[in-house]
Amino acid sequence: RRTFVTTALGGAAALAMPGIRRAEAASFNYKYANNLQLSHPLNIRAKEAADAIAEETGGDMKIQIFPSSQLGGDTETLSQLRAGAVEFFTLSGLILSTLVPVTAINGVGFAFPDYGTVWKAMDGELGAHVRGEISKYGILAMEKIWDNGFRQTTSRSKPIETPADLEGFKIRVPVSPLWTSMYEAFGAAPTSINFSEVYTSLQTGVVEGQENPLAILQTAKLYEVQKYCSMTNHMWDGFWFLANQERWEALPEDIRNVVAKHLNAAAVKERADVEALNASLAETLQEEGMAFNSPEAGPFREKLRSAKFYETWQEKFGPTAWGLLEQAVGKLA
Ligand code: X2X
Repeated sequence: RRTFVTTALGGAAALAMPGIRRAEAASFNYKYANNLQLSHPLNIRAKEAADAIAEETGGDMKIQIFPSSQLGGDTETLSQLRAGAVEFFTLSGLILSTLVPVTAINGVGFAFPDYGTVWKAMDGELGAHVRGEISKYGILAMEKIWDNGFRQTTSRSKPIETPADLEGFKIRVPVSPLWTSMYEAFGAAPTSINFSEVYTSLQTGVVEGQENPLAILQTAKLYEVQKYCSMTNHMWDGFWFLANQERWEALPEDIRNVVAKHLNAAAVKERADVEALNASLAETLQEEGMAFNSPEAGPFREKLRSAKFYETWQEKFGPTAWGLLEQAVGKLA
């Protein structure tokens, strides 16, 4: 029973009002899928939110979490979300761009210098513009984007020190045109692979390297199959917390408010967790045997410029979205 309804009405009043009584008895079991391990802050904070939501709705709203791509890889889970077979899904904006092109915009190489700039843009006009576009596809994005982090480059064979080290480099990238385009601009050999298959691909040598934030190297144990970690900080990536719009609207408004409140609050906590982890994990990963180096960003950025990467994507994203990005981070192209 939803105590926040019954306390206002009292038991007897609720019994006398069949409409409200019916709403009170309704309960919802929704699925939430994601691609990360249970130990990642995203899953820890999502679980806390799900518990708080169940409690505040008196058990009427249950969210069951399916971590580690249990329901399928990202591209497949996106289809399930659209069909309503999965109600909630956290997905990188870059991968969501296979459906909603503008959502890749935060991944433009070397666009964000630091977290302050990221949150100002993503909680501000750029994020609002992106969420508006997502809503045209039958999907609702919660207001607060969750942090994946600044991405670093790993390899089993060599450290990446200059753009020349990326030439011909067999690197796994998530399924997303922006990622492929960026590594093609570097002259690398990118292969699109869903995260669910990354560990095995690295282990068997299908690819030589990959790129991900430190929190993922640690929680997905990628240090077991990679030797070098180059702190390239080449893009900032985040997870939109998505809901199937129809399934979302099937929830009574008071439940929707409780869900949104707890999920957005959890996102803010998760951001702090990931930022702290990404600052401290280099040491842990070195103890696991990884060798770190910190290349200068300048030459990588220059390489993207001379390959016309920025001009190409400015044109693809269009003046509104690109203008909002540059308003947040300064001139790129
Ligand atoms: O697939 C990845 O590399 C990951 C986990 O970082 C994303 O979801 C984009």
